[in-house]
Amino acid sequence: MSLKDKLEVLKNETSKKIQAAADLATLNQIRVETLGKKGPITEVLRGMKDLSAEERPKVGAFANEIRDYLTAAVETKKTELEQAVMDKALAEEAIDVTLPGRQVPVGGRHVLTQILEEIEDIFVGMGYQVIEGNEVESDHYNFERMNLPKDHPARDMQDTFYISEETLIRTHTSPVQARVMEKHDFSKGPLRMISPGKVFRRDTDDATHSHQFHQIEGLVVDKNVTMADLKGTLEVMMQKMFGADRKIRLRPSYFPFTEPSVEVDVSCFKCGGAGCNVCKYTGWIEILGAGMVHPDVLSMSGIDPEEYSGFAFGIGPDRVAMLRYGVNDIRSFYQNDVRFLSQFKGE
Ligand code: FA5
Repeated sequence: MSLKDKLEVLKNETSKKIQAAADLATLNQIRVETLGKKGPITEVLRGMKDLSAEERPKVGAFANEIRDYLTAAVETKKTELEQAVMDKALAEEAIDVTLPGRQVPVGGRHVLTQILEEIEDIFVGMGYQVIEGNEVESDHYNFERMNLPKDHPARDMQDTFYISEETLIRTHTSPVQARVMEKHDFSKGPLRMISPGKVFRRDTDDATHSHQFHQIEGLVVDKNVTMADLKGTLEVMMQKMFGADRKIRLRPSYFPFTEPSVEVDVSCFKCGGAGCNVCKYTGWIEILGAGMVHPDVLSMSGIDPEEYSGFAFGIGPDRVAMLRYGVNDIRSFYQNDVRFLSQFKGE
């Protein structure tokens, strides 16, 4: 077979292979095998030295023609295969822009945080400072400065977790009273503060008790502060929390750090006082403890009880949230069940 015929056969066979190539890798292999340095065309061109001077340019031109032809055929097929790959990807990865977007879950503040902030706002609006107390507290501030010496029987109502003999996690927010009173400079004005935070007791958990809960302490000390100021302040707060028609009622009570001491009830926001399941058919809901700051508590903080007087109160905001939202188990606030918490997302 002449060289020319060999080249003709090579052209036909390679063209068929190129057409049949199913993917880019196969096509590249065909290109390397046919048109590469070790391929048959290069070999033919190398063998040209044996040809006559007359034949040599003709065969050379033909070989180049075939090489150009096959190179172009490879390029065309390559474009075709690349397009197929692209079409397949486009078909598979098609995005339907009319589908509804995927919702990103947005969190919210915990319902108890919302209640705390709401109460803070009410008191900040009346000129109170918001003070952060210590969760780990000394026996001295938690009990002794609150008029509960070591052997006082009322300590039993607030047993807690002790870190050492003298250090504990606080049982109420009242120690903040002592910490603030001993630092206050009355030449700069009266003392008006609230202090929200976590407190801890060795209470057995049930529907209305948790071993960890919140309190908001309130304290006002100035000259001539009276029970009327306490009542007026708490009434404003309750009306803002539970509605403008609310009334409050003070009942005598006992706390070692206030004298006199009161339990404060608010008229039922559900039935308005007629009696219902929220107020246990009494028309009133017990909401907080309060009283006039005991003279001994003032003196222990370096304040002269002959000159100054004050009132204090302690609210349990967890129970406020229960009442407001009809939650019948306090433990729900602490179990971190998103189905429960997401009901109170706020704005
Ligand atoms: C006190 O802790 C006083 N320090 C409050 C006080 C402050 C009185 C200033 C006078 C002046 P008491 O133990 O009653 O008081 O608790 C106050 C509130 O905390 C209760 O009314 C209740 O709402 C809440 N509370 C008490 N124990 C628990 C508990 N285990 N779980 C949830 N809330 C509780």
